[in-house]
Amino acid sequence: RTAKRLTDYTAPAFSISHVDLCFELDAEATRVTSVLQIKRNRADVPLKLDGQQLTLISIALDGQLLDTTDYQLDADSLTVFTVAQQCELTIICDIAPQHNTALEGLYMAGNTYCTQCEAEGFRRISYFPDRPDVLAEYKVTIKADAERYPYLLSNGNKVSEHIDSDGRRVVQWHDPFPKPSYLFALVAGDFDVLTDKFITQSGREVSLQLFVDKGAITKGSFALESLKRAMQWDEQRYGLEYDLDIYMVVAVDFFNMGAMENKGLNIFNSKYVLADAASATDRDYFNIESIIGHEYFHNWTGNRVTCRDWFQLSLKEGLTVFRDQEFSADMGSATLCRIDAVKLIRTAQFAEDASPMAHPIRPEQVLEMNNFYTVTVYDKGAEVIRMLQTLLGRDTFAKGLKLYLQRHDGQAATCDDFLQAMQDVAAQDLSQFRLWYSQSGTPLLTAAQRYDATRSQLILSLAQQTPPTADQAEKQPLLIPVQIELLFNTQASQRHLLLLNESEQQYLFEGITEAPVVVWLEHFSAPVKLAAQYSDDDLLLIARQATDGVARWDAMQQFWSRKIAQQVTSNASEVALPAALFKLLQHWLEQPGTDMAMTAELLTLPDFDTLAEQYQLIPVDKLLSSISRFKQLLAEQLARPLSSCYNALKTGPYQYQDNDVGLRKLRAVCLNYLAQLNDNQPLLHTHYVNSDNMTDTMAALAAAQQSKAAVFNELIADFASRWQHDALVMDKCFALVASQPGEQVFEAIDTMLTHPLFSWKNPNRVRALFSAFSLRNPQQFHRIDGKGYQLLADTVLRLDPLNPQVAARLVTPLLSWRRFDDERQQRMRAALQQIAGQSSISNDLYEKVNRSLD
Ligand code: DPP
Ligand code: ZN
Repeated sequence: RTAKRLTDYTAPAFSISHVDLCFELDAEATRVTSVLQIKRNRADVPLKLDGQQLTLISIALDGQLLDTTDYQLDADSLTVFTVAQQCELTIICDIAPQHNTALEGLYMAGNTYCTQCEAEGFRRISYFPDRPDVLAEYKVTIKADAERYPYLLSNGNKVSEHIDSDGRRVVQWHDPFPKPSYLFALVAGDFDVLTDKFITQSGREVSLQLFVDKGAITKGSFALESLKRAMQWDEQRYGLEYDLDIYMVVAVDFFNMGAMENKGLNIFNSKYVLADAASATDRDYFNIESIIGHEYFHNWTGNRVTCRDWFQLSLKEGLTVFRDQEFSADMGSATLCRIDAVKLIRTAQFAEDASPMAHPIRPEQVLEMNNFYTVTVYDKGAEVIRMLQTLLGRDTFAKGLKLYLQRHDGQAATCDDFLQAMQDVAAQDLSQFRLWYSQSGTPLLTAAQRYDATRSQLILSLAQQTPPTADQAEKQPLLIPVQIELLFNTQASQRHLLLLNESEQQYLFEGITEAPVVVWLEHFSAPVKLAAQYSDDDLLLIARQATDGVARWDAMQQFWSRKIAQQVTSNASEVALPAALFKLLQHWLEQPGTDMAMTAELLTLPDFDTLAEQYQLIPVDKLLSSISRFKQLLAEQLARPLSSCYNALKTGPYQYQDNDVGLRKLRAVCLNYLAQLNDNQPLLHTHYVNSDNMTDTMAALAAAQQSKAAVFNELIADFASRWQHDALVMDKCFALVASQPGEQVFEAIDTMLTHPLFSWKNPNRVRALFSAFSLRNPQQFHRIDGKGYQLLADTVLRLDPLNPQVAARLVTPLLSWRRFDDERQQRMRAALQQIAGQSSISNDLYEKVNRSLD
């Protein structure tokens, strides 16, 4: 198995100007006829097309049928030996969507035909140069039984529709914008359709169409409203307007990822489209708006300007995640959005950097591209874009984006092209900043301060050091924007942006009349770890007084990390908490302020994953026991204010609206603490019974799950029977069952596997059970006897033949075995070896498992 390297890139030997595709849909044998207009770019090379799992029926070159001596066929490609400067190639293949459980290429989601072509799925539909730098204009004809398939959809504009003499519906589509094959899409099925329209800033009318399962129409309106908000936001913020006359979104129940930005025809995991108060949580609503936005924003950053090769994935993903984050921040609580993003970086991304799969946001070596749709490429990629905006300023950044899009419209570009445009508008040398694209790992920032009262001088020092990663031993100093705020006793403050571009640097501030408390890395201005010398009082002061809400939250996180670290190292003796802490927490409970979601975050302890990333060797048991000890202590000490706060918070009927979201969140945090106390069992019942919405219902279930097994069993049984016919809600049930901390979880998971709605072929179901278990149940996943690891290994092996992409995602928590104690190491490694020992594992799994065992 050979990996591809970024440095091996060569421009395509052939280009394709036009593609004419015809699909005769059939579950067992769909006939695909593809007519390609080909132009040679380089002499003396044969025409090599990608193709997998295709049954070739015939090939003709300029109308002449070829015979087997004219071409060569193997498992991954078709090579045609003699091809003129320009020609027309007609290829006929059969494919079997019904048997496509990998959900790449053309497959069936229930009765619906749909496609997923990114990254390399188009080669499972037809022979083609399946690489993002081959852009062509597509015409698509779809034929299917007229009764069963009222809707036959593809990219672009509908050209014609009729019923043929065999009773088949025949629909033709044309997409005027040249695109790479990964943006091709086809959908055939029967749906309920929500329609609307959007008038663009230049006055064009765009027809909006949302296709959902029959009967689900009322659950689609929030997604459609979100789409209109996204379209308007991109015009206002970046002057970017939609370009086709029609924008379609289809929700399907079988999907490997969140959603896909196919030109004019987005395909979504139904989880990120469907919502109503009864079945969706505030978090679901948030995710829908942000993912609808994300896919829409790709129309410019991804589709109009695409990637030259897959190593450049962050060019579109990092940038588009940044754009969707900015959109969400403008639609709701900006502080909360940022806190969410920071949590993700500090858990999954830091963990990835410390794992055998460490890679820069622009990876250099890839065996299976599906393995690089990562939190590093996406979310650290977005952090890199955010730092660029911080360095250049919002306006210059927006100008740079505009220049990049104008310069490369209709092209396949690179990360360097993007940076070049930014550099050109900023007239600023970005060569050191470029290192963020090629260097992996999490820098450690060490910060210190010295105050000289006689001279009224403050000297701040910063040092950076990036530890070696699995993929790179040597690291260089990066350009790191460090935002700070100086807090003075007088309540006055100053804010500054420090640029750190050497290993160590000092910054002198004159005319400072008292020693301030320094808020380092305000708003998480760079994706780094911070080591700063703070006292408890400093941190509590920041939590009270910092201007930036993220900094206030972060101070509490740091406070708890330190207490927990002390508890972890102090053998048996119990670390005390200062009285000032309880006073502050009580104050927040008594006066939760206007941003109650923020207050809820201030009151929440860091989770296991955040804490774990602060240790090279993760002290699993001690972390878990420290978290639960402090949680219990807070519940006991603050019982009264928690209970008054809880009782004072009331909403009207459910609305997804900022103030209510914050209120529900704060109430859920109170409930979670109160559930720790023995006399609060009835509270959980009441909360559950009185809930008129999924957010409150989940709050009751989650609180019970973490504290009262008996109540949890009772409530979850009621929940499961009430929602037994709703797959998306059953996913929540599966996830709750699988993340319960007690050892009955194994039996409970077994029982869920027999639920009528569970299916190994549906990624949402599998993830609901097993990602919840491996990622949100540290107690049982990391059991010292290895039973948790074994369960995951068995699951991964069972899944790999069906869906390698999902199997490879699921295996991730095992890869970091080196970060655990000897006993756990052994058992995790044994689980990995069991996987590696199977004769025919997928490339997806092979790449990850082998990197880990190397
Ligand atoms: N390109 C897709 C997305 O991130 C991945 N499925 O939006
Ligand atoms: Zn994306």
